[in-house]
Amino acid sequence: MNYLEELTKQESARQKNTLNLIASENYPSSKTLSLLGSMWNDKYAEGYPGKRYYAGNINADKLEEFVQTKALEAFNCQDDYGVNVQVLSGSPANAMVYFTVLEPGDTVLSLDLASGGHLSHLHNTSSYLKFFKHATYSLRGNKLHEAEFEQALKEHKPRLVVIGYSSYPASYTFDKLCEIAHAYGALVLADISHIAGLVATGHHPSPFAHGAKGADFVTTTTHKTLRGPRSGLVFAKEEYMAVINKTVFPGTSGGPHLNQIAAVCQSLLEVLGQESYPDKVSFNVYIENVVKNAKALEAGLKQGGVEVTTATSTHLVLVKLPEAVDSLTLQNDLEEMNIITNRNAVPNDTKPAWRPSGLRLGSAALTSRGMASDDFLTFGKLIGNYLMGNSTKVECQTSTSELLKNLKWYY
Ligand code: DSN
Repeated sequence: MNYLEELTKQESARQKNTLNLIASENYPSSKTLSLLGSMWNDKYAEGYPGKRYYAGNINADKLEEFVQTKALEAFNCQDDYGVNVQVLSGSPANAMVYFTVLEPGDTVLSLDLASGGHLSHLHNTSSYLKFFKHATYSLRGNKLHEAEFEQALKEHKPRLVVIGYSSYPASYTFDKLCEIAHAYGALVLADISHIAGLVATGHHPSPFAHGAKGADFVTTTTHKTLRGPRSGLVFAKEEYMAVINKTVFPGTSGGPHLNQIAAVCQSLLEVLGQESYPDKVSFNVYIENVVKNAKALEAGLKQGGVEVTTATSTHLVLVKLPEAVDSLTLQNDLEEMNIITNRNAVPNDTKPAWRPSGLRLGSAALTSRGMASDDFLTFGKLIGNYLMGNSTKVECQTSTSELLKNLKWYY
């Protein structure tokens, strides 16, 4: 076995033998993974279906059109939106919306980073700040309120508002927020990367709506709760599709990665119930379990004495650590016990980004591996007890080994 093969084997073993609570990770089906390594990898297809620059795209055209249809079907938005399936991930998807609708110097309004916004929403280290300006709205009492949102719109007069978050555990209704943004003349980008699976199954309000309502643009990654390969989708109201397509190619897209696009297709077929995940649990039931399991995890954490920022109604739980707990040390300690998490800022965090005051947890990956609610509750309690200094690493490790024994591994 060469070094690369050895590393790959080790990574596979690491994934199999750890309890993954990273809220943005998941385990796609083997069929999805195998399409990433399929012959689709070999073909260049610059352009769009029916208008390619190279020959040999007869199948690529059919593939891209098929995926577009399935993406629109998965979010039930075929009457009002189109979709571009060529973006490589979430950050380029957002960038393509910025470069489509903004002029240099225009302002983007998004939720502040510590409250759950994402770096690609033009936060202070974004390289796009060379071109565009940025302003933020904030939470009140750790919750999103229309009043603060509206006040920020009034004050900053943005051209574009981003709704959609990376570490906000509660759900939010897009319709009223979109209505407010439109009333102030702003366009809306809904970034549903984290909650896409919940939106597709009706477990979270949808940003897609008829006519002038809803988000003008919707971006998502495909590998979080949607359980597909690493990729991205950009949806836009029909009137913006031609201009979005022009921005994407030639923009971040030269030759689209057809292997990724084919793999996205497989996962969308699984979302739609036209293909099944290896455990044969329907996608709808899977997401129902994801939401239930996040609540159980949160309940366990609380029983262990831990505080959360906002009650979860999604796949995500955000723990507010006691002042004396260093998040980086905790993250490393948990990793030693085969528990994989990420330290994260919390609203109004005063600690530095490298050692913030929170720990972000998610239920999507372990639900794919078949972890049930009572085990999530036990797991939450176990983490809580350790974090509060009420159990030792050795005690914790014994329990994690027990939890791991029951999990499925498909690869
Ligand atoms: N890294 C992803 C997340 O954790 O939310 C998105 O960038």
